[in-house]
Amino acid sequence: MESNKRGAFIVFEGCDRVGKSTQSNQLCERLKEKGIAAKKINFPNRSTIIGDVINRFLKNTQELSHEVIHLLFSANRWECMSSIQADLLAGTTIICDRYAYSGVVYSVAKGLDLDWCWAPDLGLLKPDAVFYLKANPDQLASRGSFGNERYEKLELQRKVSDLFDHFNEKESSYWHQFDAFETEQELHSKISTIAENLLLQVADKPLEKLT
Ligand code: 2DT
Ligand code: MG
Repeated sequence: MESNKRGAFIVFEGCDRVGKSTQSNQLCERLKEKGIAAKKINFPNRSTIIGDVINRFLKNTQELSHEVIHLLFSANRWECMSSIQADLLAGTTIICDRYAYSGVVYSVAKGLDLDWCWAPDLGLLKPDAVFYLKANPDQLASRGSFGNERYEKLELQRKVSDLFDHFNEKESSYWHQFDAFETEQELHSKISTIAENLLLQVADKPLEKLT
């Protein structure tokens, strides 16, 4: 019998170095081990032409105005939307490391207007859940020094962290906050439990859009 259950759209958000990549990869592997179709993606997707420009910007070899890079980050999501939608409708769960929330948060932290920043992402697919790994950026400094990418600076990360908190409060119906300083295993276990329940809850629900 053909199943028309859709996959879940799960996003990980948080400051740099909170463990998003580790946790999103582990969740994806766990689902696959259980025989659930799952795919891990991340934004920015540096493999596209737009992604290549973003990569050069982040590596400080390309200067772009706040507005231009903001719109490119959004366009980088739009260019992936049809393939994400096709996967979800075919029953594949998408685990996504960063999304439109990072888009807004980093640009607002640099001084752009929040409503202006949100506008280009309106109409993108809405995640079924956002897993927010929260940590105080000053404490994160204990994990060693930042890398060399453009946004890996403590002052900016403090603003980014406050803005993620703002989203977490405003979007509490589908955001789940976790303490990034719990052990990897504790986090993985909590996250998987929520994710596995979510898969059942959304399987028959239509996809929604960001508003
Ligand atoms: P990674 O370290 O996760 O590769 O991200 N960023 C990301 C934005 O400023 N806007 C966006 O829309 C997205 C998705 C966050 C690289 C940096 O890019 C920032 C960190
Ligand atoms: Mg990074």
